[in-house]
Amino acid sequence: MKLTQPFVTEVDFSSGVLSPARSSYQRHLSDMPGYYAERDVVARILADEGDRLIYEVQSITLPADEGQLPHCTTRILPGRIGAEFHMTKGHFHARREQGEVYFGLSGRGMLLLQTADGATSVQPMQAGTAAYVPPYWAHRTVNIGAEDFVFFCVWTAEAGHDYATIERDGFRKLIVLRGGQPVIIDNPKSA
Ligand code: PAN
Ligand code: ZN
Repeated sequence: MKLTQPFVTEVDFSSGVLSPARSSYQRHLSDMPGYYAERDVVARILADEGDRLIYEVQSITLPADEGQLPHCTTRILPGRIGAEFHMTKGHFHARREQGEVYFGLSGRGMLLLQTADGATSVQPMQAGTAAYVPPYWAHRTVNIGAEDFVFFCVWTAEAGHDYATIERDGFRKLIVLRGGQPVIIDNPKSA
C-alpha cells in the first residue's frame, strides 16, 4: 500500500479557485452543443457570439484506489441558452451504487437528479446547502441566478463517471426561465 500524505487546500467561496492551484478543466458551449434543448439557439450563439464558457472545474486528483475521496469545486457561469439555464453535462457514476456530497459556496442553483427508471428530483442549492446525491441517481447542476453558482463536491475514487447515458438520453426535466422565474418543465424530447 502506498500511503497518501494528509494535505489541505484553501477554497475561495466566490470563485471556486483552489490554492495551491490544482488541475482544472473548462466546458465551453462547443463541448456540449447537444445537451441543450434549443439546438438552433446553440448554433446561433456559436456563429454570432463565438464560443462561451459554461463551467469550470478545479479538482484534487487522487490515486484511483478504493477509499480515496477526490474533491473539487465547480463554477457555473450565469446565463441561458434560449430559455434553458447554464448547466453541467451531468452523469451517472459508472459504479451506480456510489454516492456523492455537494456543498454550496456561492450563488443560486438547482441540483437535478434522475434514476435509470425515470424518477426525478430537483433540489435547491445556495451558499451553505449540503446536498446529497444518493447512489443510483444521475446528477446535473444548473445556475439559476445572475451570479456565478459555485459548489464543492466530494465523491469516491471508485465511482467513475458515465457521461454517455445522459449525453444520449438527456434528463426528463429542464430548468428554464418562464415569466421571469426559473421553472421546471418536462423535456419534450423525453415525452
Ligand atoms: C462533480 C462534477 C462536476 C462537473 O464533481 O463532475 O460538477 O459536472 P459534470 O461532471 O457533469 O460535467 C461530480 O459529480 N463528480 O462525480
Ligand atoms: Zn458525480
